[in-house]
Amino acid sequence: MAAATPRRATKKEMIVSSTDVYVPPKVWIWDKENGGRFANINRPVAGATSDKDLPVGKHPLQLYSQGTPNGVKVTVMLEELLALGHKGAEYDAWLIRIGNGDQFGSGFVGINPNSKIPALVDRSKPKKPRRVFESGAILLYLAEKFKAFLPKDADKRTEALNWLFWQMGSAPYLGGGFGHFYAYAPAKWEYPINRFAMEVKRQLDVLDRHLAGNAYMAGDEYTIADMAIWPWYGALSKGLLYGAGEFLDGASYKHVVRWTEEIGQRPAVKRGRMVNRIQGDPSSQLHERHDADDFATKTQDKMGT
Ligand SMILES: N[C@@H](CCC(=O)N[C@@H](CS)C(=O)NCC(=O)O)C(=O)O
Repeated sequence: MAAATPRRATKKEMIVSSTDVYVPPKVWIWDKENGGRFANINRPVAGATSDKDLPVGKHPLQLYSQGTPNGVKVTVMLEELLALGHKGAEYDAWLIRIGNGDQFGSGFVGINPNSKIPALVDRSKPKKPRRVFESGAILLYLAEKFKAFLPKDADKRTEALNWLFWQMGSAPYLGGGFGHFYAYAPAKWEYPINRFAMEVKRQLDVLDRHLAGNAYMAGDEYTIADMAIWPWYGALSKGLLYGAGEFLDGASYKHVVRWTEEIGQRPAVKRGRMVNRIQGDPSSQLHERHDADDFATKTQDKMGT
């Protein structure tokens, strides 16, 4: 019988053979040293790992957070409220170092059983302090409490909430999907990077098309929807997330870039980005914020390390 003519491997065959093929065991086993950047803090169980109370400052609102995109949403909102003159929005911002596992202390788990920043405690309530967790819930809580940054008009309000919840559902594909496999996984694997790059580019296109005809996410008003989306997708379009600006061609989403730059100019946004920030230029890092003057006097360049 004549030998079969050799043929080139298909794309699918090349991908499968160039990747370690994983055969899942019958029951999943926790591989603590999986090589990923956050392997030391990722766990398959919830709950506290240590007894640790949270500090409490003098203001009505106590924020426990770190200056990641999810954390920045809330510090921007608080600074915007203060800029509008809402004195009741004065806050103490305490640093929760997620890389050190502070989110697993008993005090933090008490205010967020999901062990993720940001978490807020409203101590202005007469009966007992009220906990608020999940960044979208915190933005909505503050918008309703101060009647600000959420339009009164029902159509516009609905549109703001559409985009707020769009962000909450979409960003895990950006952070936990694309960002994880592009920047934090122990190796670069084509399949997951392609899958999530495609989804994230689709999301950027959703935003770009919308912002082509709208000044802000909910139309002509700056709202909590912008505050939720900007720290993730604005940073991505400007190449500030995962070193992926060129890979995703962030600059080509022109309307997203226009909106990103415009929002970035707001003084409250500039301040909000500094709070609980632990990377970048020391003059841009305000690890804890207890007073409006702290921006001028307590940034890391003035504190020493
Ligand atoms: N859906 C949550 C996500 C919060 C979240 O993922 N926070 C990250 C930092 S951006 C965190 O605390 N990670 C620590 C951990 O996973 O242990 C929200 O929007 O508040």
